[in-house]
Amino acid sequence: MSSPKVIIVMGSLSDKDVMVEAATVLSEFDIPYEMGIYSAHRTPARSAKLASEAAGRGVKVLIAGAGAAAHLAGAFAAHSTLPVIGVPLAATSLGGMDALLATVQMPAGFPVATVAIGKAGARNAAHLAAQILATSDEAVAERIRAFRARKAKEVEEASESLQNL
Ligand code: RP5
Repeated sequence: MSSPKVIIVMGSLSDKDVMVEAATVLSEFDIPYEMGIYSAHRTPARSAKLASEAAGRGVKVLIAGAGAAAHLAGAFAAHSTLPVIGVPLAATSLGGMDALLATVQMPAGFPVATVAIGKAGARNAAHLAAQILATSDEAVAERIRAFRARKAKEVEEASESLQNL
């Protein structure tokens, strides 16, 4: 099996149903990834080890999804100079706004590229990771172009279907 280009982490098993969306997109683009549960609060040393060793393993992008007081993406940004994409998750009565603000409000110099709350965000995290990889991988770039061509065709076909009503 190829060594991972992307690592997807989530704070809890309860995040799995959302974060698996990111894995699905990476699979569609044939990008090797690794996925695991790493908590900024419950397993801080384990999280720091994964983040700090990732670049040396050939990983290019980190995706971190967490809910509530979501520090996971920020913790990965603290321990790695790889691009970190944060996915805020709706895990409390605040509906993900808590995680969104915790993920996006990083101090200057330690960015977390923050996507939307939930499944759409998880998918976009993987698309953004693919686009980052595509800057130095023409095969991935071609798959992205093909994906976009399919999406454009779907819109044109949907538009065409309105003509037959
Ligand atoms: C966060 O707290 C996790 O990312 C999860 O979204 C949320 C709730 O975790 P559990 O209590 O379900 O394990 O750290």
